[in-house]
Amino acid sequence: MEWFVQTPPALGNQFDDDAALQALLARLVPADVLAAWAPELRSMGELSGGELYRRQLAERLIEPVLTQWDAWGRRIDHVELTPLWRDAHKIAAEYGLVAAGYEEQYGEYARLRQFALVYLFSAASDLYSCPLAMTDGAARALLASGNRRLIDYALPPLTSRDPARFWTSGQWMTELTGGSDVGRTETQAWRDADGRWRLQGRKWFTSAVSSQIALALARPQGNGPGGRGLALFFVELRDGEGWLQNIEVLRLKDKLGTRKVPTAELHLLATPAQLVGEPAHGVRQITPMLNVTRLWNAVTALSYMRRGIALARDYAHKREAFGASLMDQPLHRDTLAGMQAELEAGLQLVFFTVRLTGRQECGLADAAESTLLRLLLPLAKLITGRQAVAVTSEVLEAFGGAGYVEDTGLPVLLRDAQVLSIWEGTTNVLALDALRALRAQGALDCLQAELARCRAGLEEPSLVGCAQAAQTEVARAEKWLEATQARGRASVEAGARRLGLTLGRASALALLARHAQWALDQRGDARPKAAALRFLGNGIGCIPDPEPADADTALLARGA
Ligand code: MFK
Repeated sequence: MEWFVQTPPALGNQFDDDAALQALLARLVPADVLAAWAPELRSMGELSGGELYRRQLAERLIEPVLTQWDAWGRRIDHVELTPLWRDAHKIAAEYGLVAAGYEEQYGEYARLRQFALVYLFSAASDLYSCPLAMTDGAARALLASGNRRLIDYALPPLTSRDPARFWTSGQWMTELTGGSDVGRTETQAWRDADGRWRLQGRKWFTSAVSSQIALALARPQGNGPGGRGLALFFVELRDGEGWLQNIEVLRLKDKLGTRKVPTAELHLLATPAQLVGEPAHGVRQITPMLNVTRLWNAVTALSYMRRGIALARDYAHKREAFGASLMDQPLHRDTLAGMQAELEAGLQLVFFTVRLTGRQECGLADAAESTLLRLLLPLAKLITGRQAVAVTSEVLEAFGGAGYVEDTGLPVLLRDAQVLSIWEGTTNVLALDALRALRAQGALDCLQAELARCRAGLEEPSLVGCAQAAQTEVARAEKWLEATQARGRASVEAGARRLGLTLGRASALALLARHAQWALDQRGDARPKAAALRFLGNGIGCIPDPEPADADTALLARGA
């Protein structure tokens, strides 16, 4: 007897198969520029859905291994990376996954090219995008510091396309005292007898100890408390012979996901370091790095959603139940469409933010664009982190029991995605950062003006309805903010997550509506319109009306 065997899901070329990405780039990038990029995007799409995907499945159980001592008693703290990670370094350098963002040839479009590649690569790379994000962030923070000596020394390898020269960077902030409240950092910094800075402390969560350099926060002796008392340091991890310089790797973290990322706990033992800028205001100095890594986080969230949906959609054609393929089952189709709409809305918001970043870095952004970027960046990170967790969870469910079984390679999607709403600032920290951005003069006005521009270009009535819904939600959010400010800072902070989600989702909807009108006009393509309407149906506003009074106190009372 022949037993039934299920055909597994497969991935095709992840660029060719992604109509949403192609339409987005066609709208944002001049045709001749896009034509020049097409071969590398297609090649990355092939790698992502082909060789890298096959290797992710085949090497599923291989994890990085820390060896602290050699056979003869020498402390070596060697971290053996996974094979895919070793090869990812070469791929990342050759495709210019960091470099492309710094090459002047494509001016304001450079970041779009880079992040289109990152979107295709990230979920296929076992999160090698983590060290790349920090590398990009370190390059940006060094440039912002104006430290010419360090820029001349480190920028070329950080932005190199030569695998042998390419460096990656770590970002050493988190300590036992806090991953969010970085101002409580305990690591001390002082000058030794030769005038060289040295760092002493324990870094609790340092992703990718495989990097050549790191940017680290530490408190120069005599400085006061908080983020202002910290300074930013440049650390070279290894000496000329490749040994870690006064750094001990205590252990690799036993994490829920991102298990291919060798996240380490480190002891800094008078580790030599160089001061990046002034010996204070370290938090302020590292924020360019945080903002870049948050953008990578948002693009990676899209990448995970896309990967999961691509697998679920392919599987829906292959899996039969109750006499029809899943793709022909109305409820399953509805579930998949809801996920696809989330992805397409996120794509518009994130790549609009990428575009603003490119314009700002080229000096083309006006003051309003810069203010808008400062607000949209935490919003983009915040909503896509939530979306990625929800969508990958739904993806697993779309496979039924198979989605819960490890050797399908599916559960790892959810475990990895869960980190995206945690590292680089949790949802709540990002919501508070959005409040910080809203305190800037006219930030909400800039957002409303952009939404009005989206609305002004629309003709299709259902899209006008989408943009109006987005504007209505932002107007409600503004009213809530004004009313709540009168009740004090604690009340505003309590609602910051709902405010951030509302502003983020409303922005994504308006931007998607604008894109959908373009797709109708230029291509006769009604798909993005369907995505906008479905995203609206998924829900935009998160601010309750009226707000229940004192609900938190009642719900959180001891013994309640
Ligand atoms: C594949 C995906 C890639 C992901 C890579 C993952 C690598 C993971 C490695 C990690 O390191 S994970 C750890 C990540 N940790 C965080 O993201 C920290 C989260 N906490 C925050 O972001 C807090 O908001 C913050 C530490 C910034 C609060 O610290 P403070 O000292 O209370 O900040 P304060 O006083 O509000 O701000 C200090 C200055 O920075 C102010 O400027 P001034 O000094 O001029 O007044 C702020 O305006 C400015 N600032 C803060 N956040 C900013 C910013 N400026 C620009 N952009 C921002 N986002």
